[in-house]
Amino acid sequence: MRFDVLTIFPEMFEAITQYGVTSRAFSKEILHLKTWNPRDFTSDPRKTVDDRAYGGGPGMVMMVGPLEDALQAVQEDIASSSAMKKGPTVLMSPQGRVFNQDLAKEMSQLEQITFVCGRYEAVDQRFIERHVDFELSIGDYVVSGGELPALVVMDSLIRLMPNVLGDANSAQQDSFSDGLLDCPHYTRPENYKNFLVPGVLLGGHHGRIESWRRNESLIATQKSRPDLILAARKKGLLSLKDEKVLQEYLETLASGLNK
Ligand code: 9WO
Repeated sequence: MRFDVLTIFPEMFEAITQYGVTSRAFSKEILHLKTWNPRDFTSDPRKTVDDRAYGGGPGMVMMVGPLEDALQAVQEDIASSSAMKKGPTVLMSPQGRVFNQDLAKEMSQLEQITFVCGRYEAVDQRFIERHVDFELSIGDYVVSGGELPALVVMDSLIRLMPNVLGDANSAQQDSFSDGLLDCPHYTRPENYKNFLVPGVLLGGHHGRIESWRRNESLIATQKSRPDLILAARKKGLLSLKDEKVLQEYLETLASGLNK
């Protein structure tokens, strides 16, 4: 897989290339990331990439020219350096489709993705219309630029790549694929200031442990994200036993309220 990133802050991408588990995919060379700075595609001495908005108002707009020339360099680099087929050009923007684990799975199948990271107040609409295949949001809030959102998306795609992160991760991936929240976790000591580890986890009975974890996930999800329970049910991911656990939980809730 290959990521190309249009950004005026290329050093920010060291967050995934230099740190933690994601850096391993790069050192193994099963993943490549190349940054392209629109400033390198300017011809004025000040390397200008932004200008005032037509129509007035506060804030600067990213110019179409340097972005388009940077993107053309990406296309030429891909065409000349490999047999790879160029993937979509994605603009990080709060107007986009909201990223989630299902979209992560789809996007992780792509060979190449070009992320466009805007700065200032906006990106010239003509760049979007001419070159952007889709816009992608990581949630309904505004940040100072597209770099951090692009890093979030790339990190989640890297975690889905085979042979990147090992067994522990694929197990976690599998449990998240039901779209439920995680169960609680504990490590040593068994007794911390009289706060104890649940006994079932100390018993070594794998069947009981798995069923405790599933039930804790279901109840935690019902409590804080009931929308995810509905989605899991709609996808046919809840067993009859799961439904029984949830029903029992909702009944104990109701009986508490009716007391
Ligand atoms: C900002 C904005 C605010 C209100 C309505 C629409 C908007 N679009 C943008 C936008 O695309 N901004 C560019 C990228 C330039 C300014 C900083 N940028 C940005 C991207 N801020 N926040 C994001 C973003 C990206 C993905 N998910 C959440 C937020």
